[in-house]
Amino acid sequence: MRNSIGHLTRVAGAVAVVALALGCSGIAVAQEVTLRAVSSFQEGTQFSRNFERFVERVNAEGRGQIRINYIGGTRAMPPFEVGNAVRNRVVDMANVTGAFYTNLMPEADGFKLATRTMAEQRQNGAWEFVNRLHNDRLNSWYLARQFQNVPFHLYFRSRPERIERFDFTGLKIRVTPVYRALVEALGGQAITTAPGEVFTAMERGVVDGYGWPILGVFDLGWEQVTRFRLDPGFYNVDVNVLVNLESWRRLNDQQRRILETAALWLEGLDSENVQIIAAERQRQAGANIQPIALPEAAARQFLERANEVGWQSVIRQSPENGARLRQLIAN
Ligand code: 173
Repeated sequence: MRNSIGHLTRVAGAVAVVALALGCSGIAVAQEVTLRAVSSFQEGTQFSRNFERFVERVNAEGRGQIRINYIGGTRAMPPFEVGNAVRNRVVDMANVTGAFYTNLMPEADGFKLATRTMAEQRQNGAWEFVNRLHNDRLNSWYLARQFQNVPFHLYFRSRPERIERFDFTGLKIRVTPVYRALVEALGGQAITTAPGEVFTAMERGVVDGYGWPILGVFDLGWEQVTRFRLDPGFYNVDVNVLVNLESWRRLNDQQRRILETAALWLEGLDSENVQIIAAERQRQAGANIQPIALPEAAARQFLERANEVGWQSVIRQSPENGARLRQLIAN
C-alpha cells in the first residue's frame, strides 16, 4: 500500500513535469501565427513579385513568431474576388489593387490619383483616413501601398485615327475602373475584363486596345497583340497589402511590428521602379511597340482631363469621402 502510494506520487510528479514541459512548448508553438495570403495578379508577374519578396522577408525575420503562407495568385482566386475574400477572412492577407474592390469601396478608385507620397500620407492623416475606409468596408487593415511611381498607359493594336486629339470615338477599349471614366469621357466604349482575358480579347478583336501600367506587358505575352502605346502615362498604380481586421487584431505587438517594418521596406522598393521603367520602355520598343507621343500642349491637356475625369468619378460615387480623400492624397 505504502509502496503503491509512493509509486502514484512519483507518477503524478512525472506527469506534472511532462505537462509543464508540454504546456510551455505549447505556448511557444501557439505564438507562431500563420497568415494565409493571396495576390490578385499571377504568381511571379510584375505586380506580385515585390509582394512575394515581402512574404520571404516576413518569413525570414518572423521565424517562430509569424509566417505567411502564400497560396498564390489568380490560379488560387479570381482577381475581382480578392477584396471580398480578405473581408470575409477566407484569406488573412491580400496583395490587391483598389480597382479590383471598388464594388466594396468606391473610394478605392481614387488611390490612382494620389500625388502625395506614402511617407507624406502617413504624416498628414491620409493613411489613417484610408485605413479607416478599409476597416469599415473591407474589414481589413491597410498595411502598405506599392508602385506609386508607375503610370498607366493605353495600348492599341493599330494606330487610332484621331489619337492626336485623344478622340476615342468608335474604339473599344478593355478597362478596369482605373480607365473606365476616362475612356468613356473621350468617346470610347469601355469593356471591363480581368487581366487574364486581355490577350484573347485583343487577339479576337473584341477590343482595339487596353489600359495597363507601363510595366508588365510581357508577363502574359501581350507584345504579340500590341503595336502602339499612347504617351504620356497617366495616374499611378496602387497595389495594396491588406490584412483582415480580425487576423490583425489577433497579432501581438511584436508580430505587428514585423509586418509594419516589412511593409515600409516594401513601399521603399518603389525606388527600383525608375530604372525598371526605363528598361521596360526600351524593351517595348525592341518588341515593336511604338510610342505615340502627344505633343506637349496636348499631353498637358490629356493629363488634366484624365485627372479631372478621375476625381469627378470618385466624388460622384462618394461625395463626402471622395472630396476628403482628394484633400488628403492630392496636392
Ligand atoms: O488594368 C488593370 O487590370 C488594373 O486595373 C491594374 C491595376 C494595378 C496594376 C495593374 C493593373
